[in-house]
Amino acid sequence: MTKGNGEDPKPGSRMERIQQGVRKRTLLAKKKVQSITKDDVKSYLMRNAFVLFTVVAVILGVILGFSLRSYKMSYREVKYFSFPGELLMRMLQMLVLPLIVSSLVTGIAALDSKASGKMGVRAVVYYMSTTIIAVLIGIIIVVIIHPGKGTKENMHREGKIVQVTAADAFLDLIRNMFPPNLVEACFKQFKTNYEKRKFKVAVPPNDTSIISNVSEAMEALTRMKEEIVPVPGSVNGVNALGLVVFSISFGLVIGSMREQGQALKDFFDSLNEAIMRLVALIMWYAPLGILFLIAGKIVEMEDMGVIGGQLAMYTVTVIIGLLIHAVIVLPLLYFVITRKNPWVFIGGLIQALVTALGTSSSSATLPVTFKCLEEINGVDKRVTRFVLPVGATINMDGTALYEALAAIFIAQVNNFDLNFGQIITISITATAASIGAAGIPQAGLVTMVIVLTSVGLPTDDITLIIAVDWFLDRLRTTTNVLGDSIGAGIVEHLSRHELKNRDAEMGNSVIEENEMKKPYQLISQENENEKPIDSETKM
Ligand code: 7O9
Repeated sequence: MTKGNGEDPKPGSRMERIQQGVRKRTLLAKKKVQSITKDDVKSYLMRNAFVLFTVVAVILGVILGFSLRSYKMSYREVKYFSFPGELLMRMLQMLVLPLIVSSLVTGIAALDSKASGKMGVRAVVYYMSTTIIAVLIGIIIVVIIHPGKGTKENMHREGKIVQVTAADAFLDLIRNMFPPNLVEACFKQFKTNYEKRKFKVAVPPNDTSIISNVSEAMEALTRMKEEIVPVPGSVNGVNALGLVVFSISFGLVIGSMREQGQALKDFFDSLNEAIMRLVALIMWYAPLGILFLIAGKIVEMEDMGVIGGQLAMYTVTVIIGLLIHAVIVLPLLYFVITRKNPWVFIGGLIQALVTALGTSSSSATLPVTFKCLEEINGVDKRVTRFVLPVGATINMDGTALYEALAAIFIAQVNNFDLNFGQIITISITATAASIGAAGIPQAGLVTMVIVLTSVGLPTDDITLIIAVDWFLDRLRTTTNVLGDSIGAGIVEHLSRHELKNRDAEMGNSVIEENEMKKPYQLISQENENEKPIDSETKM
């Protein structure tokens, strides 16, 4: 190496020593770059192979589904055919329970209460604002496009609607937040049932004048009144809300216990790590499962013939609304807040989005969402562990948009003019319904019933839109998962200072050790003395 003017420095001079240092560092840096590159290329290919498999699976699923439709399979045959898809659902759901508990407990215990409080506030503000934006988009789009022109008389109807009282659903939601039995909460939700009960009614004295014989007198004395009363009951399904509330409280307590809580922290941290490894295994099977989930659904679906003009327009309206939210609003929000390219971030989420499309359940997709965010997008684990389970439980932008839009569509087919107050009521109930869905037993249609009842629309008309619900459910689930993931990215960006401070404070915390070891494991085996770069550079 030469000096700027082309002359060699004198041997042993200060300049020579500096240049040697520079050379050494350059060599080291090169070595590091090489080792990272080798590793990176490998993992890049692996990741892209996965993404490629997943996308190919969707395309093959659609082709296979449509080509098998002409065979007119029986119900039994369709069920057998979708079996590989059913297996994927079961595998994913198997992981959800330990995953949410361990991630929430460790995610929160890893932060001090002030930092987790701040992060919680940011997450909730994000959830509320995106849900409200989604509802507004739904309302504006359905009012502009007006898919519900004409009458509902010749529209196809499907399914049956159960009537629920909004007050009881709300109380069930609160009850489900506090499960009396944690084991039961893993598979049951509280649900108010209704029972007819007979009550004896006292006979008013002036009525006795009309009693003419003994039997009439007896009957009058014990006159019965029938009344429908709420009685406690339960339905099958994970009480996600109860488990989330418990895990958050548990995490907060463990976090404040310092040394005494360390054993539990380590336990849940290790549990989380183990579950994530199972997720990695399941992801090998995911493309095949998704292929059959999609193909099975396409084979199973009814003929498009039943979908009349209004319902087709309604479907298109929902698709446009969801697209505006998912393709314009959320990426724009991500860009404005973080100043990073949202498409790179979304590109890292493809597997989660496709899984959401295949499973139509954001809770079953949760394991894959974790994997994509942590390993591809490099979002800090303390953020994903906290924000994702809460997001999967209460943040459902697609669902909120859908419910508001559907309610106004039903008003349109009934030629029911909504005033401004009623539109506001729909916005509020649709937002509340999407937040509370996980805590309301047999949500889905039940929340729709609540939204419609709030403005006096006929709940039976939900049967008009059931024919396309399975399809739109997949799209809103994808939007829900995207909303949760972008939320994690945004919350991480907003909380970067707290996270850094915490890193500095707890130089040797368990989470941080794990965090740093993982992505650089192979490199550090080669270069023991190389220190990993701080967590921000991973982005
Ligand atoms: C959609 F966080 C978890 F994993 F624990 C979790 C478990 C269960 C989170 C949520 C739930 C849950 O029960 N969710 C739920 C969601 C229950 C009833 C209705 C819905 C709404 O579902 C969406 C929709 O229909 O629009 C959509 N299918 O995001 O999964």
